[in-house]
Amino acid sequence: MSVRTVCLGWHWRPYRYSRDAVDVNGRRVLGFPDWMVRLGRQALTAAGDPSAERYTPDTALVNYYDAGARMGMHQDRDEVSREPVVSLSIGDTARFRFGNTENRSRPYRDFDLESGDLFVFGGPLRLAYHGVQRIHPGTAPDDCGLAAGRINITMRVTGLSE
Ligand SMILES: O=C(O)CCC(=O)C(=O)O
Repeated sequence: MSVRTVCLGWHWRPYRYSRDAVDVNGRRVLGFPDWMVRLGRQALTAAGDPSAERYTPDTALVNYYDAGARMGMHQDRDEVSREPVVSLSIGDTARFRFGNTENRSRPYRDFDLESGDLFVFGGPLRLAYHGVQRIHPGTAPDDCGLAAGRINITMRVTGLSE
């Protein structure tokens, strides 16, 4: 089973963003919520980014992973802007691979992203290859709002205007 994705703010499909979900139902995507902007700023503040208060993500990819889902190594490079990506994990723990900016191979680092974890990649690592190797089923905390599986939300700045 592969990852299932919905978008907020802008709709993403490979290589481009649009306001309408042209390859799904043609409808305009839902707006980007203010609480997510605030969360993005908090994440950057915690990561020590001096421009955290100006960070204004305008799109989010919301991915659902079931127990067998994975995501191959890739770069997030369809945004015009190179402002940081903030990733929020909810539910089952994921084995996440964070690599280098040149290719999908070593050097990379594997670590677990647990429910509630925020992960920021910006600066020289903004274009680092990354992916999800596996989901650890049954590890979601009881109070996370998700009975099974994992949701990951990546907030980004598209750098696009209407
Ligand atoms: O699920 C994750 O932790 C990563 C998601 C991701 O790489 C993406 O949406 O581009």
